Amino acid sequence: MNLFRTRSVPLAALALSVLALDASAAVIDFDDMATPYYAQEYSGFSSGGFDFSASIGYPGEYFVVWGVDNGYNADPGAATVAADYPNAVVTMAASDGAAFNLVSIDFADIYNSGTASGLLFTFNHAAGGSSTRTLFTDATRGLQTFVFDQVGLSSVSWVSTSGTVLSAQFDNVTTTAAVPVPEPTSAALLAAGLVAVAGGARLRRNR
Ligand SMILES: [Ca+2]
Ligand SMILES: [Ca+2]
Repeated sequence: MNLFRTRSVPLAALALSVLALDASAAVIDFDDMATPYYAQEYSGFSSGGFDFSASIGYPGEYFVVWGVDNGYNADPGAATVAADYPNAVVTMAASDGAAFNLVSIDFADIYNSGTASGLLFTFNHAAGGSSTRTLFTDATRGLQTFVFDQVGLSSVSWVSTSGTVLSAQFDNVTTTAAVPVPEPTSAALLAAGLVAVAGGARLRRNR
């Protein structure tokens, strides 16, 4: 019994430490890409430990960063990033390939004119499989926060749902590090630990 108890406590502590892994959010604001020019274009870029790419099936510069004084910029004096071609699929993934949780992203229409447009999101899960969701920018100028609360992603993509409406500008991409999925071995150890804890409690109760 003592053996059970001395072994079960460290395992339970391990379980708690895994669940309590850093949940502090990181925000990518793209403000280091702010430019005094009318606009700058990019084929792809990295920011805040994430790679951003865009594709319509052939190479090109699909990202635009409006200048700080450009009236299209939904983050005046700083920067957002936009996919500047209809049907350009934007994809973001951690540069080191690690799984991440997507908390939220701010969006505005491409010209920050207060035009409502649809965006189709595809969430690719690190454990396999994917899910989709369609959201709409509102008809008000300025950034709008979309909360996703998607956990354990390997990547997320989005594309305008209208071929005639250019894609949206985005900002303040908020993520947290994904809690690692336990390996089968450690999951089994964890289960054994929890059984031992439960067993210990039962034995103490029955004493
Ligand atoms: Ca910004
Ligand atoms: Ca808006």
